[in-house]
Amino acid sequence: MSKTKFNVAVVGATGAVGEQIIGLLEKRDFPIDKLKLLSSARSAGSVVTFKGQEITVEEAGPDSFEGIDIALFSAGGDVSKALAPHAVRHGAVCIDNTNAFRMDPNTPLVVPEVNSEQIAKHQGIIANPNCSTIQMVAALKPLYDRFGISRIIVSTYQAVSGAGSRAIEELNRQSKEVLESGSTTPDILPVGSLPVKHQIAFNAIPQIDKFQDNGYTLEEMKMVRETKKIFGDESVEVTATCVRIPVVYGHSESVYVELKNDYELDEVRKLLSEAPGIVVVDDPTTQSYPLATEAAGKNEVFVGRIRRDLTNSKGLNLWIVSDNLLKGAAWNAVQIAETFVSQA
Ligand code: L14
Repeated sequence: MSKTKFNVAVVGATGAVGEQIIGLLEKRDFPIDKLKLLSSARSAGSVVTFKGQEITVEEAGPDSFEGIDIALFSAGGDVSKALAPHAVRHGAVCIDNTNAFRMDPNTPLVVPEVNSEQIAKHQGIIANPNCSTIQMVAALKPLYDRFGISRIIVSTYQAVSGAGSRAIEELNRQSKEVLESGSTTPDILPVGSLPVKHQIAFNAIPQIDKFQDNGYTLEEMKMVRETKKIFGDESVEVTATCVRIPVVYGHSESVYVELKNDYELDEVRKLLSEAPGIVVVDDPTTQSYPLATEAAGKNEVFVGRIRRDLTNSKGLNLWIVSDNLLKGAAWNAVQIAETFVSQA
């Protein structure tokens, strides 16, 4: 593809991630010829301003992709499964934000700081990993390269925006109702399509996505499988507990990592502060550490609370925070697109 400008489609243009993708395409001055905005029938007809031009959102269908070079999907796994093959048939490269193709052996699963070389191997679809996985592997990459990683134990504190705009409204509504009347009726979380709902306001819900037969949730298993695939190393052992908390933007993670080799804390700090896309915020004397409120709206991954395990000299604790809609979704996808066009 010896083009300098590209016809780009955003599928799920009115969703929480789609809106961020459009904002980033504008902010990054992505080399766009034509921008096509697609959605479900429900949101079709709404108007979005892009670089001063009004674009009407159209209903996505199998024939929406004629002439499209790059299609960014974030309208849920079912939409990706149904429409991405049609986009590929029309010659587009799909960057898919859903879980639909991540573990497909023919689909690269990419975090540009970690494995951008995989992009060139695509067969039409490049998968964007799960938000919690992206920020964790981006931060661990320099440590993986220098010391090796044998084991990761991670607990997440995930924002409601990962579950979409309706989950944000749900947290706001519930918070208000609990403060005003002392009670509320849950409607969406933990999983919209399941019958049992739990209150998220003033609560912590240890379920993100559906339960699997092994007792883990799908979100937890995504972190296990995707981490191995992105590092290209099945020997990395991962165990995860994923928890939803009443935060709107920004996932936080307590990450315990067991390195293969001995390390010095100073070198860990230096490697992390020099790594692309990583910002170290770590100073107990000034009570400085990454916070979701500070990470919100930023593309970087923030790392702090860096400290050695008291009994295992190869063990290391980290606190990793990033905006789940940006590095966790829209920014990682646009970054893949930028890397793709620079290689094209
Ligand atoms: O797998 O509800 O891309 O916060 C990540 C966020 C699934 C939903 C994914 C959430 C999504 C999840």
